[in-house]
Amino acid sequence: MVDGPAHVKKLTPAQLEQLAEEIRQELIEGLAKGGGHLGPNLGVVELTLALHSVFTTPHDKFVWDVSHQVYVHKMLTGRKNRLRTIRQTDGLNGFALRTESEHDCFGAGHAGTALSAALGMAAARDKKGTDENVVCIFGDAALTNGISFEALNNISHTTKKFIGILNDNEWSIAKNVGAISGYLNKLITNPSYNKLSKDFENFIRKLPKGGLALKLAHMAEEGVKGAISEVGMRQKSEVAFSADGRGGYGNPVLFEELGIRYLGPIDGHNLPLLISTLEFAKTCDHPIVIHVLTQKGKGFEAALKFPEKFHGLGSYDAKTGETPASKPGTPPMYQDVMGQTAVKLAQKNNTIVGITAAMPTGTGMKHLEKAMPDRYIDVGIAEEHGVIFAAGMATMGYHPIVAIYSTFLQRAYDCIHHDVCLQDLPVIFCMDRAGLSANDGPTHHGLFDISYLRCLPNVIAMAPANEDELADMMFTATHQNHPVFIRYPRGTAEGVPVKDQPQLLEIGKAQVVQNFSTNGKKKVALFGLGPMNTIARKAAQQLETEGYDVAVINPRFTKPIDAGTTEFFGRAADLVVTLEDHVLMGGYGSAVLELFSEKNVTTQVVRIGWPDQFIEHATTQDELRKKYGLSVENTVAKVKAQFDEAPAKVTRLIEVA
Ligand SMILES: Cc1ncc(C[n+]2csc(CCOP(=O)(O)OP(=O)(O)O)c2C)c(N)n1
Repeated sequence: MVDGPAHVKKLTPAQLEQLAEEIRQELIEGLAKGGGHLGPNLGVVELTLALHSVFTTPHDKFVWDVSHQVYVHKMLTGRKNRLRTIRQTDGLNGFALRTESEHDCFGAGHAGTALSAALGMAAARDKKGTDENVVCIFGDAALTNGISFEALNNISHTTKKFIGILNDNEWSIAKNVGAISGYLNKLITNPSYNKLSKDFENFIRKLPKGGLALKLAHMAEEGVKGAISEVGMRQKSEVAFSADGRGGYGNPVLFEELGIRYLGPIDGHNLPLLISTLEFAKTCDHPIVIHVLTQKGKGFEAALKFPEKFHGLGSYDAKTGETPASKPGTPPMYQDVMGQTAVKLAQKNNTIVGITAAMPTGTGMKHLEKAMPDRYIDVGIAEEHGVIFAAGMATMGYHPIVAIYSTFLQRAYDCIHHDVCLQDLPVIFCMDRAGLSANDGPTHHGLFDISYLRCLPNVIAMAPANEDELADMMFTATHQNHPVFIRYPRGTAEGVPVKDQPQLLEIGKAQVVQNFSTNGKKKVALFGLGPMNTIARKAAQQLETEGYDVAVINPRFTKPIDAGTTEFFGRAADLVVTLEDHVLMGGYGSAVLELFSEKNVTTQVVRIGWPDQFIEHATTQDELRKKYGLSVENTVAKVKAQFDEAPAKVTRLIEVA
């Protein structure tokens, strides 16, 4: 296999085809143990090879949307020997990462950012007067995202040199949704348009290499474009091609209307064609989008059959694609409890609807989609729209449940503030992946939501300690006339039975899991929020054996916090410990400190949570928790250290993990 992009350029067409096969094989075998984004990467093997044949990174810039499809790019830029470490501790990151390689010019993990970033680079290049090519590779689902359109709106009057590659495989994680995906499908299936594309393809393929050839190609492109306009005009009265993105008829190609030349659709697995088309694009003095058709999972039968499953997965059998069955007795996933509870609640309350932003399986909303399709809405990768859309529904008497991962909800912050909270609308937010998304890494860790929500008026924010409490919290949320946010972690829940009928919780009331036994020993109050309650309970057991009198509180609410219970234990204890799966800055522990400051409670507080830095990726959550001290051992050690080291009378010590 090749060891760098320069090597790719030296390969003959036959060798490139062979390399494509070798790369596919290595992807299928190499990811089988640790998992990863197999399907998207199998789909871009030829495209990535063509890009590295025509352009030269790091001088030229490849900006990948989401960047979950950069594995092949990583393999071609000196990282092939580390492919099998991807998403594992100390291994390659699963996304483009500037600190990992000079060939990764822009990091990502959230969708819809590539066009803006690439346009920024192109504008900077134009200002500097340098000659880098900027190539932006974005998926069809990226076009369901508002930012992509904000960038498209800016391209033609910002730069003359911009190459966009629309990697269209018709899939988001699930099947792509909305009018844009329908529109792209019309572009693909329109026979007249396809013929013009073929004409251009045939022409460009027949050309010998060289400057004259490219000149001719440009002339041919002009000809094709003229014909496209005619097609548009001719089709004025035809329904089949009427939705042109302008709500009317006319030139049917949306990109052209935005001042960007559109070329395609072309076969994204045809290497020679991709290479000559990119060679051509390189010489264009106008922005251009090349519409490339690829197959997610190409070359692996199981991945072709189940594109959603193979978008991103854990270990699988490299021959059959089979994934290991979960062990009997494994607790359910939080996401499934959320989805099943949404169904239960919607069956009894017809004001409830479920909204997902392109994540029906990841959030568990697929349960509602299946059971009550008319009460389920997928808005596409459009978190901002999804939140404001929910706000609109709430003004009409609905109780929308918006299920969005904590990290992706960050994008909709202004919508939460301006549209939901300011108007005090009863939208219910189910924030999955609140905490670590270990193997995804910093783009996906949901560690900031308590801070960013706690400062907003009207917010009710909760964190369940187990799956049964999640159901109770969702049920409770449907009885509120305010915005409600529920954060819970990725993965399997605690294994607590979920009641048939969820129960109403008192807003702002914590649960005392165990009180002091008042046995004359040093009193430690452990406030373990959400999944950290389990750690608090285990730490309590150990501390008791070491001679402490320990109370354990399940705070349940991060806003409003239970002032009475918190103050009571604050005064009763010799030491308070807060534990949260969240950054310390502005989190739950901060809320406790604020309360103690107001109430003049001077008991020492040790806060355990994530430090003020972005946390790297790792194979498991436990590894990172251990490393950063969100563990039973560290909790016990911190408590003991406080008593060993504390002076006779301490006012308050803010201690971080
Ligand atoms: C803001 C945001 N919302 C949701 C996601 C989850 N997500 C990751 S990839 C993906 C689908 C991307 O589809 P597309 O851009 O068409 O690329 P493909 O995987 O099909 O190649 C989604 C929804 C995300 N990364 N960012």
